[in-house]
Amino acid sequence: MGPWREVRGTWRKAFAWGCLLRALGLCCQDTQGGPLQALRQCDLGLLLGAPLPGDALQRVVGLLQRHLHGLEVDKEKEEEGAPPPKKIQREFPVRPAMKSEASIPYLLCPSLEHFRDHYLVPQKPLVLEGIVSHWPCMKKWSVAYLRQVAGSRTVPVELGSRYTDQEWSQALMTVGEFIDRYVENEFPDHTGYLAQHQLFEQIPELKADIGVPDYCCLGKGDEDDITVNAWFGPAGTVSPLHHDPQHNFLVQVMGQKYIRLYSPQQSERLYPHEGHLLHNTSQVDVEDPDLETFPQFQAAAFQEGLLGPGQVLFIPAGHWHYVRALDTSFSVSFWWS
Ligand SMILES: O=C(O)CCC(=O)C(=O)O
Repeated sequence: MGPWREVRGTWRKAFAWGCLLRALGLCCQDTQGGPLQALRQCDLGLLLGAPLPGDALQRVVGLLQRHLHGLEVDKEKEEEGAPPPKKIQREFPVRPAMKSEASIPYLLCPSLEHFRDHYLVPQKPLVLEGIVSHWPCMKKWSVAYLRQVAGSRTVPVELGSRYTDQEWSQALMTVGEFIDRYVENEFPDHTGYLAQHQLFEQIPELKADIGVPDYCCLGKGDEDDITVNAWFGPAGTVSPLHHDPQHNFLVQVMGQKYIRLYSPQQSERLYPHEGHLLHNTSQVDVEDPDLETFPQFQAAAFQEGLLGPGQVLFIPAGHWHYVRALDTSFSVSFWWS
């Protein structure tokens, strides 16, 4: 049909109905993989279709999940006593050498007024601590937990370590397949990123484990205007240096990330790509810059830091940010205005 946003709503609704009927048909067949295939159909309907009356697709997903979970419990009982699965040894990625004079400041639970006057209004980055420690995800989430609640769900993933690479592509696969191939795989150079705009709408069990940072109330819009993104991937995934039009609270749930920030005043030294698609992305590889081609990059002032579980990075709108995961990592970002 063409690009998703150009497909008329009636067609998307027809597609969602088609997925639902197909899923029901698969459930009626007495084949072994039927429920899993039905779940995939529902996910395709949720991802590509339009909402159906009574949230029909989500409800069928709930029923299928419960059925599949029951099968898994039976399988686990059967497998009790079997040797534990082989653990994959990954090499630790290089830890960056950081300059302490350029570090991003940290504050423990500042008041709303203090944050507004000293960081939001003057557009200064900050790492906030102690503001999300009570969210259930902080205690609950692990690779095993994600596999348990979302393992059979089909989601879009990005393949390749950074979206500016020639070999970068996108694919649909289940969260379980993503974990097997890219998070727990034996070939660390095969990198994938589950960087997803709809994950929390598609999988309400995960949405129930997160909140919205209180400081978002300083924005002009209401809660529905906040875009919540999931960023799950292995050590070594990189988000190349880029900027976004909205403020961001990047909440770190699992693992550590190295962060580099440049203010919008440095833009000329950062060599943004020409052309519409990547105009918000720098051509420079931040940790291995080609200074012959991009000589001004050396003079660009920056701030840097590590972001660990429970910490929240405030990235003001328009600020350039570069992110590299040092471990298997899950972050949740909140874009707000
Ligand atoms: O965590 C990442 O890799 C990138 C996060 C990001 O770019 C964003 O939230 O805008």
